[in-house]
Amino acid sequence: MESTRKRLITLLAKKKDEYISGQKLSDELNISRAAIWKQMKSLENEGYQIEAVSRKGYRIVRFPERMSVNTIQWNLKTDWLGQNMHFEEQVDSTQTVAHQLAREGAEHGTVIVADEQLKGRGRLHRPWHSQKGSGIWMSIILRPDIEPHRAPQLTLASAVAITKMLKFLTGVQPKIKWPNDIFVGDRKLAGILTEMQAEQDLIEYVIIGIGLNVNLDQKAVPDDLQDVATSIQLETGKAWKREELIQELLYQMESIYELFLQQGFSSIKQAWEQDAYRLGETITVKARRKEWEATLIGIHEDGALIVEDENQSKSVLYSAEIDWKKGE
Ligand code: BT5
Repeated sequence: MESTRKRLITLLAKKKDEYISGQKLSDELNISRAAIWKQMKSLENEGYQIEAVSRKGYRIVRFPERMSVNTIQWNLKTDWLGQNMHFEEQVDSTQTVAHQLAREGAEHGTVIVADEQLKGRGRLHRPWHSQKGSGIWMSIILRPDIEPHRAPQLTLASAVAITKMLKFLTGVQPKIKWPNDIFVGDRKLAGILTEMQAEQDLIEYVIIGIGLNVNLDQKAVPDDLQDVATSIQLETGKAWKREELIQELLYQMESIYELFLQQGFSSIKQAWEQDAYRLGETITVKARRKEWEATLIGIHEDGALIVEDENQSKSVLYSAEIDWKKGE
């Protein structure tokens, strides 16, 4: 059973600029008006700023600094994505939590956010550095009615959502490196890890993991990532409120996901290519135990990578790593 305090915050946090009357709160929570007032005082002691206006009621003006489901959902404009949300101060990996919740039947659109990950991971079990309070470490549970071979397209769709959010809110100029990285200049700002549970032709669930460096300063970047990683703070010279970024990211994700389901991946291809990294340039491709130089042509209607070698022979690749020489 949720505590009265938690239910009170949830009620107050539902709509950003709307007041909720004392009477309504007292009816919903089944406590007296005096008890409501006492609860408000205790919230204020914890760092909430609450405005009380006669004949209108109460509203939260400011949340405490600490992130929580309430602070993230406060101004969340989505219809379904993130309306069911879990927040953890510290986890091994939000992916692991998401798998567990999905197996237990968590609904489509459930979002898990953590302040810190002890064992954040990338593809092929590579580590993902997820320091406390410094980034968005988030997993999204989706239950799309698509064929399993299309799941990687969701990685590309998520990359487009991330770039849209970044351009819209932060002014950072992100580039998408196929298939799952967001770069600024030659440094990685974000990575996406898409995992799936499927049986034959049926997807049970997909988990989209997003790691995005927000308030990491140069000192906080670990030694092995000094030349590799960047953060929004490093790019813009100021700290950012993670909640605002998550709210916009989920909003963008929801609309791109709906477009993807209704019109297919081809509707997202153009947005993807618009921000693609190194399009038309020479890159190194590593695939099928081979490594070769090629020109990055773009992506296929189904999201596969298209490269062209020096003999003008094109390859369509579903699984590969691309790279380029430093300084080029
Ligand atoms: C990725 O893998 O880029 C996917 C990362 C997904 C992380 C999210 S966080 C929420 C959710 N929970 C998880 O446990 N994971 C997901 P990959 O393409 O394999 O890149 C991994 C490589 O990125 C590492 O080998 C490092 O070189 C580099 N790296 C590690 N941490 C980084 C960071 N914070 N910023 C930039 N680069 C990093």
